[in-house]
Amino acid sequence: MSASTPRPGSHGTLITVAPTGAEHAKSDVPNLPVTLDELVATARDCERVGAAMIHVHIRGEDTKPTLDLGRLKDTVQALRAETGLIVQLSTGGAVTDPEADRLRVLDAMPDSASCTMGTVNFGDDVFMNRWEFIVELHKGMQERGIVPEYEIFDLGQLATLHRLLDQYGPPAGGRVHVDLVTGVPGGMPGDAETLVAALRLLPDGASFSATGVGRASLPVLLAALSTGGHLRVGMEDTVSYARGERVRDNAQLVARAAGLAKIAQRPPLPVGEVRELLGVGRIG
Ligand code: KMH
Ligand code: ZN
Repeated sequence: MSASTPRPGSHGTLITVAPTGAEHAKSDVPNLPVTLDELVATARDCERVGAAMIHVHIRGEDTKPTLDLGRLKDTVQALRAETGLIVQLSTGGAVTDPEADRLRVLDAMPDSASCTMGTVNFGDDVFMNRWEFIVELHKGMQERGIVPEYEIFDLGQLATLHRLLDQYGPPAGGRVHVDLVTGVPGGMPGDAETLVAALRLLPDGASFSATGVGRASLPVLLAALSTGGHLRVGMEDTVSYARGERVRDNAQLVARAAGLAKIAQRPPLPVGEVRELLGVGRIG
């Protein structure tokens, strides 16, 4: 794709909210949505201010991350019943989750699921994604008609994405969508130069969103808007709104992203257009 070719969907902006994640403890971040009621309320608020997709990690009764299949199914059902958002489940889970549990997430039959393209140091931990596991996830989603979002934490993972598509064919829905996750300690830095370097390595015709973790949040958001990219924001990635100011709630982050997208003349895309962009709900 040449620099002048518009990126898919770039007349507007897909805003994904990642409200919870697996890393923050409820005791440290009391406004983190961890119960199903809190998650649904958050989802509704975020949809109202411009989100079209929700990237979901769930918590158990003890507020700790879980991949319990029954809870995941209930969550997908509740979000579908109460919102129009595209429901994306995380198959990344927490760094401690075994591969079998992460694969089983697909049996909850979300619209979309994340699929990370390689192993990366993750702070003091390791987020493990072996090649064989990536292939199993990709094929599992093809079989079930679940649209993947390929999570990229470092530039080399884009080479793995090319290898995956070359060897195992296009994803369910036929569109390739990538989320560039920047600013994880151990992954690619969250700055405009790195984002632009990643764009050169995207598969032809792919759409991308970008996420900046922590203080990378705003620079990466602005760089993504100016390069035809889409946005992921939420308390999974940042709990600080500005220097010395904690995030009030996820909707505050979505509203800021929507406002900046409007200023960039790329207003939030409605869910119907995002379904088309990602190939969600298409046969084959
Ligand atoms: N929680 C991280 C270890 C994903 O959702 O697919 C992995 C993660 C990526 O958040
Ligand atoms: Zn996640």
